[in-house]
Amino acid sequence: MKPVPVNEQQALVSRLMSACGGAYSPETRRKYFISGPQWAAAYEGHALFHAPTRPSIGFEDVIRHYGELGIGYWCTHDTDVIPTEAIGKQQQADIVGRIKAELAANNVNCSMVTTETFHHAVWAAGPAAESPEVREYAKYRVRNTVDIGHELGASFAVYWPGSLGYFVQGAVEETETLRWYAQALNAACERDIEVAKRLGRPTLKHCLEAKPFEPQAEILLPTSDAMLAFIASGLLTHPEMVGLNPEYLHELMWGGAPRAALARALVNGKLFHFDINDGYRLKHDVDIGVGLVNPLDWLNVLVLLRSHGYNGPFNLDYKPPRTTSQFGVFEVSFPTAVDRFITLWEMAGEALTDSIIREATDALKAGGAFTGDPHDAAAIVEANKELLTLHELIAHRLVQILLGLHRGRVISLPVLG
Ligand code: 3MF
Ligand code: MG
Ligand code: MG
Repeated sequence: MKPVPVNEQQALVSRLMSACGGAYSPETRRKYFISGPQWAAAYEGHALFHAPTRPSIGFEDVIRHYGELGIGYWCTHDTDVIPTEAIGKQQQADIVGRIKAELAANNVNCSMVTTETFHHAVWAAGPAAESPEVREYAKYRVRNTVDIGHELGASFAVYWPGSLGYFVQGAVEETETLRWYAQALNAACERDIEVAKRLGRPTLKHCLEAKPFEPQAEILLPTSDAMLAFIASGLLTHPEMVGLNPEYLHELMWGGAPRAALARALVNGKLFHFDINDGYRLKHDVDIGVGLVNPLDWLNVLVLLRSHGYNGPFNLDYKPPRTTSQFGVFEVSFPTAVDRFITLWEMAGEALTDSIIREATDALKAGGAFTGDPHDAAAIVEANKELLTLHELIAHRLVQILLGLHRGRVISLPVLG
C-alpha cells in the first residue's frame, strides 16, 4: 500500500469505520442509560511516564459530541470544569450556568457529579489527612459538589478515594483515617438532605468507587467489598444513602471476578452506578474500551445485570487510546464503545431467553429424581450423574451466542494451499 498523506488520513479512518458496519443510530443509543464522562473525552493521553499527546478540549465540545453521537448523559468532576481557585466563587456559578445551557442545547442530561480529591496539592495526604484544615476543606468540596449536582439535575454523586492510604508504613492510623473520611461523606449526605428538601428534588445516590492500586501505594478501601463493610460499619450517619459505583476493571485488577463483585453489591442492594471499561488482571489501570479484552465476561456481566433489573447508569469510564489527535476519539473510540455495549446488552437478552440455556439451567436446579437416603453422598452423586455436563454446555452456548456460531459459520474463506 502507498503511504497515506496526512490530509487523506481522516477520510481513510472514516471509510474503514463505515465499512465496519454494525453501528447503531444516535436515537437507538439514547435509549440506554449510557453516560460519558467529561474526563474520558478530555483525556489527553498523559500518564505517569507519558506526556499528553492530544490538545485539551472543553465541556462545550465534549457535550456537543456526546449529543451528536447519542450519548444522552454526561458526568464530571468538579475541577474538570471549574478551576480549583474558582470553586465556590461567582466564576463557578457562571460556568455551571454555561454547562446547563450547553446540556439543554444538545439534549444531554447530567447524570452524575464527583469531587476530585486526588489531583491537587491540597490532597497530597488524601481527603482525610491529619490536618483538620484539609478535612474541613474536603467537607466543603463535597458539599459544594452536592450543590452543583442539584443545580445540574444529577441523580448520582460518586466518590473515588484512591488517595485514602499511604506510601510508607506506620505514620497513618487506619481506623482514624476511615473515621475522618466518613465525616466528609456524612457532610455530603447531610447537605444533600437539606438541598433536596429545599428544591423538592430526591436526594442524590452517593456511590463509593474502589480501586485496588493507585494513586496511594496502600489503599484503605481497595475493593467494592471493603466499601460494603465501610458502609455497614456504623461510621456513616446515612448509610441508606450510600452505595457503590463498581468499576469493571478495578475489580479485575486485584484478581477478582467483576461479575461476582457485582453480585455481592446486588444482594446488598448497593449497586447504584457502574463504570464500564475493560483491561487485564493484575496490571495497572489501563482503562480500555468496554468489550475489547473480555467480551465473554462482559456478556456474562450483562446477563447478571439484565436479569436483576439493574437500571442505573453505564458510565463509559475509560481512556480513549493515546492517539495524536482528537479525531478518532469521537469518530471511532466513543461510538464503537457504545455500540459494543449495546450489542452485548442485546446478546445478554438473547442468552436470557435462549431455550437451550433455560432448559439446561432448569434441569440443573431440578436435580436428579432422587428418593434415596438424603445423607448418602454416593447415592446423591449417582442420581445427578449426567447433569453436571450442562455447565459446560451452557458455557458453550454463551460462546455460540457471542460469536454468532449458533447460526453456523456463514462466511467462507478461500481454501488455502
Ligand atoms: C480512577 C477512576 C476515576 C473515577 C472518578 C469518579 C478518574 O481510576 O476510575 O476516574 O471513576 O473519579 O469519581
Ligand atoms: Mg479505571
Ligand atoms: Mg472509575
